Amino acid sequence: MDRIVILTGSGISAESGISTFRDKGGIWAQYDVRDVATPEGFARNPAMVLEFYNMRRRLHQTVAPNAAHAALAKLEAAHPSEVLLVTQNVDALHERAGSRNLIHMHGEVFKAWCTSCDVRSDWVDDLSAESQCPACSGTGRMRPDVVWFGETPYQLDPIIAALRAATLFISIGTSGTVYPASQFVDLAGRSGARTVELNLEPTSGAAKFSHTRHGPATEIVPAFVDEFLNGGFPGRS
Ligand code: BV8
Repeated sequence: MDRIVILTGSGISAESGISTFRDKGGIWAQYDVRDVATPEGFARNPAMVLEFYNMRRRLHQTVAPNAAHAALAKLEAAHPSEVLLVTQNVDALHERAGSRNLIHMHGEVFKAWCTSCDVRSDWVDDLSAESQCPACSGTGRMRPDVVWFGETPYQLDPIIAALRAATLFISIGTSGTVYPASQFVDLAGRSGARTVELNLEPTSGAAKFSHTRHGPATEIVPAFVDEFLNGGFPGRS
């Protein structure tokens, strides 16, 4: 049986109506990443950063998982102990599609982190300077529980252990720009895994992968999962 690690990025959520970051007109074309996705930006202007994530949290409540999210949940349901899904996305579309063995390495927009008591709480409403921590009742110390540039991604130890043991690594809807996620394909490949890029178009790192399929995620991800489940994908399964 294969041991599968899947990495997703914003491209898997694009057809659900959530902008990607670096495509034309993407999020980083509208906002300066240094202002809204760094601890320094938050320290400079917390209200602006809180509003940036409030706007995204409100949008994320209006969208739904797509066929690509559903296909990954189907793959995990067929092989529950062999699939780890690592997402760079802060939306909740994977869990809403049914994925369970899931790590949000860049955090979750539907969680708030109290920097006073360090407790993280589910959060669906807007965050403001007046927001009160459910755990310690403190105010003025809540931030979105997302990993900003310069901060350490979550759960890297279990992710790296899974990559070292992987026989199949699948990268979906990510440009492979952001470190350390961009190195996962190298680590999996060095561990002997087959490596697959499923993306709208070839990324700059496409040559690192042993297999590449290009097209919209809602088409190529269900097709790949069905091929894999029917034993049609080459190599160990
Ligand atoms: C760290 C926050 C130390 C939440 C995000 C200089 C060189 C190299 C690296 C660095 C450097 N200087 C600093 C760094 C490190 C830095 C980094 O990588 N910078 C880069 C950008 C220069 N990284 C960090 O700071 C990280 N921390 O390194 O700590 C450390 C490391 C290891 C161990 C201990 C300590 C922290 C990075 C986290 C930053 N936070 N998000 C939020 O606001 O969302 S990153 C942000 O980018 C999102 O999480 C996003 O998911 C992620 C990756 O972007 P993508 O998802 O790939 O999106 P993108 O638009 O780029 O691509 C979309 C893709 O989808 C495209 O390929 C497109 O073709 C495709 N697509 C589009 N539509 C479809 C589609 N595919 C299929 N179907 C479609 N329909």
